[in-house]
Amino acid sequence: MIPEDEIRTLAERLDSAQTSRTDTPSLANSHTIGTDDAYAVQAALLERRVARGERINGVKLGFTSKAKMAQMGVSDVIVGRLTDGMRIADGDDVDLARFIHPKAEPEVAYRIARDVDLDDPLTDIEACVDAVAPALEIIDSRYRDFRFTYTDVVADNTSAAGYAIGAWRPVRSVSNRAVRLRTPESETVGSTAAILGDPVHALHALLDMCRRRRIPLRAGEVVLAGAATAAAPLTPGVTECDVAGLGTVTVKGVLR
Ligand code: OOG
Ligand code: MG
Repeated sequence: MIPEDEIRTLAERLDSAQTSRTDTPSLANSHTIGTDDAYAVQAALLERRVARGERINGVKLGFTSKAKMAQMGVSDVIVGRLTDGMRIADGDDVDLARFIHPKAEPEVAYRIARDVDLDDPLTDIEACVDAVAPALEIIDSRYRDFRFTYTDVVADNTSAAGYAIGAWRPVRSVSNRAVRLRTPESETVGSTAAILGDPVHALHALLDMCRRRRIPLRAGEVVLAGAATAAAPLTPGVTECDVAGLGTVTVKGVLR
């Protein structure tokens, strides 16, 4: 394990990359970081955000689809945290100057209705969620050119930068739904089947990751199940995610 003070230094480096919107080189250039170290950096990074007044209000999975794994050259699921500072209301403007090189991902979100007992082997994670919605995630790697190793991206809170959620509906199956990501420049079509075969499988993967990483899952929190397609650059204008039978969510990129 990397010593605690070095964990804090790396967290500070990623945190200031985000707050100053300046990219930083891969941590792997200068450090040998294991997965436990990377999650420790992520936790220290979140502590800094919370100390500034942000509140953790959700979790996200990454690399739950082959398209994303192929796009980024990694091959295992990752987990990160969402805060209220990242939330964008459906349809709202989002100031692109907040980011370094933002991209949009079409996702499915679940809402956690009751605190999840990570230590009970019988916990039924599907019974802990009560609503499902279309979602857009904005990712903004703090690394130069969006290039990173597996441990880099874990340390960087899985590139989390923003998210918008469409109208919640009572939870139901969303397997095999067409998913469309439309930006002013591109349109990408995929399926919820790309998310571990079915987004509900992402809930099980999440429980497993949260048990291993001791990440609490609390009532009211949001879960992003992971992108159904590769990410597209977030540019000025309207970006939309549509999930067939579930609805649409949009954000409007603006340059202030
Ligand atoms: C990491 C985040 C991946 C997803 O939905 O797969 C992710 C990245 O690609 O920068 O959020
Ligand atoms: Mg994502």
